[in-house]
Amino acid sequence: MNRTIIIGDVHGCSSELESLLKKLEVTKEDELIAVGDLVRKGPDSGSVISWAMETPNLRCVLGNHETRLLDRWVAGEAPDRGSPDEEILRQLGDRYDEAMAFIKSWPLYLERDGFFVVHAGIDPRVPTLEQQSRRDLTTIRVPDGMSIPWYEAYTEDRLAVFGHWARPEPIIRPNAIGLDTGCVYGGALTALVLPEKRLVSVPAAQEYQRHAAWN
Ligand SMILES: [Mn+2]
Repeated sequence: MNRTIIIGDVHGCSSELESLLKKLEVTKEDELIAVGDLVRKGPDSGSVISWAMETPNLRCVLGNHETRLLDRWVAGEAPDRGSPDEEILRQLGDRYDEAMAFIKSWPLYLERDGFFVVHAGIDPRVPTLEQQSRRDLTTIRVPDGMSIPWYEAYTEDRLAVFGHWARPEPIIRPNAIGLDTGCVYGGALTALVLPEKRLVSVPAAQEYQRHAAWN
């Protein structure tokens, strides 16, 4: 049976991504899905985006870091001088506009048999994925007016696979799996292999950015 492999937040960690794909022995028959936030914070967003553009069996959903990059590009604003985004522009060179147009084509969520993939999560009080806001899909942790993480209030059977909330260990619940194990913070890059529901990680080569708290 063909696998679906869902990859957690890469944040420009291109060497860890390469190690993870090698460890998974990925083939063209596998469907790859990235949970978003492929860019920013880490050392080589340009390589990660180039890889995404050149990988036909990959689908990506938008993360909050992509939406911020895109919003500026759509508004015709260049990255601030000396900013990390200017580094992404430099890394992509002539391919920058092509890369932004490619990222603009990514959806906010992807649905498959028995599961869906989203960057941050959903507001469990909103009945359908279609009705979720872009802001919630890309940034939600604790829903407004609630005191628990969204996935603790999510009661549907359909598996939600997400990233965004960096933790030392993946978040594992019967109906929700969080894959952001903070590679860019010196943690690990984690993937979920379906249908077997197996988690595969590679450790970060270094701490690329400080993380305030792993809570
Ligand atoms: Mn994020």
